[in-house]
Amino acid sequence: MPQPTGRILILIKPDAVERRLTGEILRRIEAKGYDLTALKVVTPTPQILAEHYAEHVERPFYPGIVEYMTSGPVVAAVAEGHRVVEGVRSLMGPTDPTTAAPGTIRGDLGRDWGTSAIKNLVHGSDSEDSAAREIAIWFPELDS
Ligand code: RTP
Ligand code: MG
Repeated sequence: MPQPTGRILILIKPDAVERRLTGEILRRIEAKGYDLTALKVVTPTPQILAEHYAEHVERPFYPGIVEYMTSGPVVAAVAEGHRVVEGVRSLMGPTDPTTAAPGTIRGDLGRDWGTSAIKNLVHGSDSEDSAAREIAIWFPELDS
């Protein structure tokens, strides 16, 4: 019987790409058993970020997010698998790498020493609804 499956949009952020952590982060996601079903390198524009981070556009740290996320290319990916949103959020650890537990991507690899936006290597959609919305933004060429 086929397993129920979910999808998540992952962004490997500019600090991670610059530090050549793309392979390590994708390795951890695959090692937990998820399938990568879409993958590309893209340099975010302010326009795509305003869509992606619509909930944060009015926040005081938003200009810092734009500066951070336009500082270089990101790797955008779609991963699929059983309860993948919960699983990848757990793999990532909490927003601030300073307090993220060892064993998580942000806890093991994060190097955020007090910049204007929290540099935390990776983004993962926080719900199935967010995943559908974000996949449409970053992969408009996909059907669903
Ligand atoms: P993400 O959306 O990137 O997966 O991360 P998240 O859910 O853990 O964090 P969220 O609250 O959605 O914030 C989005 C991103 O904005 C940056 N941020 N900086 N300076 C600050 O106080 C601050 N707060 C958030 C981080 O890069 C965060 O991932
Ligand atoms: Mg978020």
